[in-house]
Amino acid sequence: MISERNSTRHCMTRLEDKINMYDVKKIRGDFPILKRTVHGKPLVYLDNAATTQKPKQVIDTISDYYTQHNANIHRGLHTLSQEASDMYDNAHVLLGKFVNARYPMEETIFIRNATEGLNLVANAWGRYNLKEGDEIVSTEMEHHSNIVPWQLLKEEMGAKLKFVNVREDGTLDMEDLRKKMCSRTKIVACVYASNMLGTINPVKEIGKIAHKYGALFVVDAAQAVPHMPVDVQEIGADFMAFSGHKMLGPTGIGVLYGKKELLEKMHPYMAGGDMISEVKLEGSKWNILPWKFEAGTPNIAGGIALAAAVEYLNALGMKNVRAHEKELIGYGIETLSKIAGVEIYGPLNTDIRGGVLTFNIKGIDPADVAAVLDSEYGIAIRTGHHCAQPITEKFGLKSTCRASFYVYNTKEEIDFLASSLKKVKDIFRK
Ligand code: 7TS
Repeated sequence: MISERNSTRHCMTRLEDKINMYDVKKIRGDFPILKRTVHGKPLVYLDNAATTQKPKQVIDTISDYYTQHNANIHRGLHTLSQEASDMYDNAHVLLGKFVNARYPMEETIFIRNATEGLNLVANAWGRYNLKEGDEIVSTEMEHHSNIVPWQLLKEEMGAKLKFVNVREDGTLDMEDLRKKMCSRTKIVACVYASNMLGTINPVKEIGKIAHKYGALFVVDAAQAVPHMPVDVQEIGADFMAFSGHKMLGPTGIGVLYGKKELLEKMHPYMAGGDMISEVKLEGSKWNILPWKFEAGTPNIAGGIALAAAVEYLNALGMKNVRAHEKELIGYGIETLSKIAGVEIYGPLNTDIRGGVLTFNIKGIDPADVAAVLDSEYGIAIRTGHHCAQPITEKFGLKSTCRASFYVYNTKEEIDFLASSLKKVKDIFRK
């Protein structure tokens, strides 16, 4: 479980005092963008599964870094380089601790986003460890970033790729998972929380099944780490990828957690500066973890700002974040299901559902719903297949509307979404 065990705790007292009892009003005050208007209406931002807004603590950290500390890291003996290196290194430790990595520094690789993390595993582990006829098991509810890298790997290695069935209620068919496993299964790649259905999968159980067959357990936690306490040791993840921009951090920075013993044995993914300990023209030796997997000048400001985002989340408390979102999704399901013609997708049980509310209004194109919500009411939602086309089509759909919540959203915003949807229905006479 994540607690306030991180080393920065004492620095956060002021922020903790401020937020204390999960005061949404105060939290909203930290997000400058929430004060702006859209088409003359106050912004109601409900597209958090795509990306979240940034608190001033994160924005200020970026500004402070470039104003006070900017330098390249791990190469300069001068003061700025040492300051930047310390800040960037400490960010790794903070992120590792945030997901309870056993070796917070060595097991935390900074990458661009969850997509890059999953591609890293497919390329740097998959291409060196799979043989023809080996099997990869994924699920029907994956984001494209946890499907396409495995399709490429399958083609290259002559492997088989199987997808676990998703039931009508939006949950994973665990019996089907068991049936699809065999002695040739080398990778089980599964989403922790679905960005389309909101389903929170029983990852601990899935990890146990994967390990029973000697397979690696790869977790796409892009929609989980930002929203609930996540513990890589408890769920038994061998690799776990997530994106900073979905958890109050900047774009262009994310994390791949990997078990130290696996990362040590692996080939590098990208090659160049900083990932080597020695280069001769005849060959090279690799740097220690995690730098072996961070070739070239990294996103230094991004890593440091992501640490500021994690400090912010730690101060809120991830249990409180989850409790807040659970209340919002419960309220959202209850409120929208009262509107005639609204169909909601995914599990209705909020114990196994994240803050993702996917729905359609009968007879109205989702793109029309979103356009009217934006232009008339200042409400931002997403429509389309949400980069999860297979599961969208499995439900017989081409596109859906999706309102997704985060730390700063309120029940009042859900009420406003509901009343605006009723007006959208009136406009289209449905
Ligand atoms: N996995 C899941 C479950 C996701 O929801 C996303 C992004 C990704 C992976 C990829 O993250 P990225 O940061 O590498 O792009 N999901 C969405 C979404 O639902 N709307 O926009 C992006």
